[in-house]
Amino acid sequence: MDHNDRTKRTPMGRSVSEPPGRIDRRTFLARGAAVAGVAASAGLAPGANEQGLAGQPWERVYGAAFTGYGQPSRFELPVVRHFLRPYGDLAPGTGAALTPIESLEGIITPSSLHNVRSHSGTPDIDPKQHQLLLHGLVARPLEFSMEALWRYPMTTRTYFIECSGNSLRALLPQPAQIPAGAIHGNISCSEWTGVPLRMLLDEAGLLPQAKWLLAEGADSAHMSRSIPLAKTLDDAMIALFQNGERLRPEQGYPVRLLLPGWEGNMSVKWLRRLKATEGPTHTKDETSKYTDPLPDGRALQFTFEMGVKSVITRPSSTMTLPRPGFYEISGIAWSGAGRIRRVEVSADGGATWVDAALTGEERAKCLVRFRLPWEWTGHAAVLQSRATDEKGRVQPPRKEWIAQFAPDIKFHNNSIVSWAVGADGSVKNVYV
Ligand SMILES: Nc1nc2c(c(=O)[nH]1)N[C@H]1C(S)=C(S)[C@@H](COP(=O)(O)O)O[C@H]1N2
Ligand SMILES: [Mo]
Repeated sequence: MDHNDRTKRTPMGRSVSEPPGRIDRRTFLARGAAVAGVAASAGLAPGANEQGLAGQPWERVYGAAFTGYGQPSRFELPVVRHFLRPYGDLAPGTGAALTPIESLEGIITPSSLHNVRSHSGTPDIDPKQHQLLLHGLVARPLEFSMEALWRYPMTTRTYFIECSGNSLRALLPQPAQIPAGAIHGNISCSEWTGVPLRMLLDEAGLLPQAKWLLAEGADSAHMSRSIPLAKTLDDAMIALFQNGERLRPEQGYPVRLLLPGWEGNMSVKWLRRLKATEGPTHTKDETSKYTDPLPDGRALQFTFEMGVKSVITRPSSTMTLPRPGFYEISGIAWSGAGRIRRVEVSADGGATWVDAALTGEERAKCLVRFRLPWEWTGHAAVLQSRATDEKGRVQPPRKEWIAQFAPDIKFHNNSIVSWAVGADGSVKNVYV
C-alpha cells in the first residue's frame, strides 16, 4: 500500500484510512511529539522540570561509598529469574531458572540473570583442583589444569544458549498467564571467551577412527553428551569467561563446553572429560531426554541445531498498557543456523505483517533485538513476531509445528508466540 495514501490526519493526528492498531515506523518517527504529549497527560505538568531543579533529597546528601562488586539499583530488585523446579525443595537446584526477558533490553543477558539449567544443582568447584581430561581415540591423551588452559590463545564471541526445553510451558493445554520469561526465558546471550576446542584436539592428535566426542560434566549427574566431530572442529569453544569475567558457577565455572547454536544441553558445564570415540555413546542424557516423539510412534534423536525463533518481550504476557497511543514493540530473535535476516510483526493475529528494525543481525548464533513502533488504538489486538534466518527458514505457526509431533512433544518448540491485547490494555498469553 502506498504510504502517501495515509496522510489524511484527524486533529488527533490519526490517519482516518488506517485500520486500528496499524504499525509503521515512519508514522511513529513523524509524530514523536505525540509520545511526549502522552507523558504530559501522565502527570508531568508544564514547569515541573524547573521546580525539579530545586533538588531531590539525593541531590543534597553525600552519595554511597564504593562497592567491590556492583549491584543493580534497589529499585530494580524485582527483576529476577523465574524458577522452574520440578522436584521442589527435594532438589532445589534441579530444573531451570529462566531469564526475565520481559524486563531486559538489547541483546546481552546480564550474567546474574543468565538462564540456568541444571540436572543436579550447581557444584562448588575449586579451580585449582579441577582438571580437564582429553582422551580416547587420540595420539596423546592430555590433562589440562585451569592454569594450563589459560595459556592458550583465546577467542571472544557473542552467542546465545537456548535449552531445547525452552517454551515447554507454551505447550500446556491452556495458555499460562505468566511473564514471557517464565515461558520463553530458557535462553540467554553472552559474550564468551575461551580456547577454540579445535586447538586442543589438534594437540592431542585425533586418530582417523575418531568421529564423535563424548563430553562429561563434573556435577553429580555427570551430565554427558555425544558430539559429532565436525562441530568440535568448527566453532566449538572451551569457555572460561562470560561477559568479561570468569564464568559464573551456574554457567559452568571454571570451564564449560560451548557449542554455538546447538541445543543448550550439549554445552556441557563444569567440563571434566572429552573422549574421542568412533560413534555416539548414547548416554542417559541423549536417550531418555531431548528426543522428539513423532505421530507414528518413532522419535527423533540428535536434533542438534536450534530452530529459528523470536518472541516479543514488550509488551508481553501479564503486562498492561496504561492507555491507547504509541508503543514500541520490542523483542528477541535467534537461529541456531546462523544470522537472522528478518523479523516481521503482526498486530492482527497474523493477517498482516510489517518488517521490524533489527539490532545485532550481523552476528551468527547470537540474539538479535527487533523493534517496531505501534499505535494501540484501544481495540483488541493480537501481537506476533515471525523470524526468518539466513538459510531461509521461517518460524512456524504454533498449530503447524505441533502437528509434526506426537502429543507428548516437549523439546525444540520454536513456534510463533501470540500475545493478545484486550480493550482494557491487559496483555494475555493466547494460542493462535
Ligand atoms: N554438567 C552439566 N552440563 C550442563 C547441564 C547440566 O545439568 N550439567 N545442563 C545442560 C542444559 S540442559 C542446558 S540447556 C545448558 C544450560 O546452560 P546455562 O545454564 O549456562 O544456561 O547447560 C547444559 N550443560
Ligand atoms: Mo537444556
